[in-house]
Amino acid sequence: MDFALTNEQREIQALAREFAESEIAPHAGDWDREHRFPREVFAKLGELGLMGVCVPEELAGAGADFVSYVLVLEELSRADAGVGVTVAVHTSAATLPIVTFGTEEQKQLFVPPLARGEVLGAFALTEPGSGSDAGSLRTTAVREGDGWRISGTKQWCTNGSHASTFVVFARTDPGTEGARGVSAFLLDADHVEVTREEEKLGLHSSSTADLRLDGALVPFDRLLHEERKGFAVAMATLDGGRIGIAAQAVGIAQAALDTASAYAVEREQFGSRIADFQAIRFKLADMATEIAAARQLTLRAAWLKQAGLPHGAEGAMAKLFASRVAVRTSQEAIQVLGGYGYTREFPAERFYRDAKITEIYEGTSEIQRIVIARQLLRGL
Ligand code: COS
Repeated sequence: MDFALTNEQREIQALAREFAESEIAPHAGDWDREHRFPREVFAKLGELGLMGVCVPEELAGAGADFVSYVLVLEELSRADAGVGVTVAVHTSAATLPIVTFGTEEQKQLFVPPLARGEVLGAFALTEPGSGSDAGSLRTTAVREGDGWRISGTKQWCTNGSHASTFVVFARTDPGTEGARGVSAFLLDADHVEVTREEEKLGLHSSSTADLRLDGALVPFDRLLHEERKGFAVAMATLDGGRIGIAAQAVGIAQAALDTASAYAVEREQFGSRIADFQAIRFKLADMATEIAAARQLTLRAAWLKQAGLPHGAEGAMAKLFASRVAVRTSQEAIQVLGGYGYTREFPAERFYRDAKITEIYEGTSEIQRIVIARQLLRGL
């Protein structure tokens, strides 16, 4: 067993950290307050190869492994979790399913502009009436002439207002209830109408939109993978995507610990640094220990995925644990900062608001437990 990162993984991690510290972190507070989507950042990330870290070089990606990608997500999220989720959804949820399930023509057409960061990708699964029960979705795709006519509404689509390529799930077999009648499609921005930009508790530098598909007509070659195999595409995509969200959670938690530690060595009360009080030291030690555990679970799941081994339950464990750690750590960071932690003067409250969503999106913590328990009890 070797826990060391390879030279390439360390170099990519350093590149992402340097960019995040110089180009993202100094602005994250303003973007949060102004609810600003920093579109220009993703073009720069594209130039550095960080919008397609684990996409093969022949499709214009950086050709690095999934572990490197997860390291990048942690660094970006440590600076700004909204930037982190934008890159995570763009890569794991929009680009990788095309790399994995697309035809050669689909890969050549859609992946290079995504991998270079020239355009953004989005993933449209959730609907107003279909969240955790993803298989109950009601958007329809009906054969018509040379293609499919797609109608329905999608909700909470990350990157929805800025994406050019959408992986959309629709029911092609209205006679079949549940997951079996679902297929996946590749749509362009002009097939999709953005009906609302969501107002959220946190992640204010990311975009979350509601969409309407108003009878969009797409040719047959926009079907991704086989007809009625869309649910498997969605689930396999989420298996990998959840590892990315775990990395995002680790990044938020690390940022919270960094802020708490820096404050604890500056702030003096009762004649000494509060970092010298055991009450504070123990908090910092617990935070650091939990983050290390969350990071190892995340890297293990990423390594399994890279090795082509089963990683669904391991990714779910990583997300379940890391998201809890992000919430707990950011809460404790506020406590270390006391009254200052509750103000906008320090970023601890932003970390706390950003952390909460990691327990909800790409499958709630309850769904992660379902995935883990199913694997645990399989065959018993
Ligand atoms: N990889 C590939 N295929 C999978 C899979 C996976 N990880 N998980 C399930 N499938 C396949 C199953 O094999 C089954 O196929 P067959 O009917 O051919 O056997 C099909 O998908 C249906 O699976 P299942 O019966 O397990 O589906 P359920 O409706 O019980 O749903 C959960 C399972 C709850 C795990 C799923 O709906 C889920 O993940 N929900 C959360 C959705 C989510 O994360 N939403 C957030 C969106 S991003 S904001």
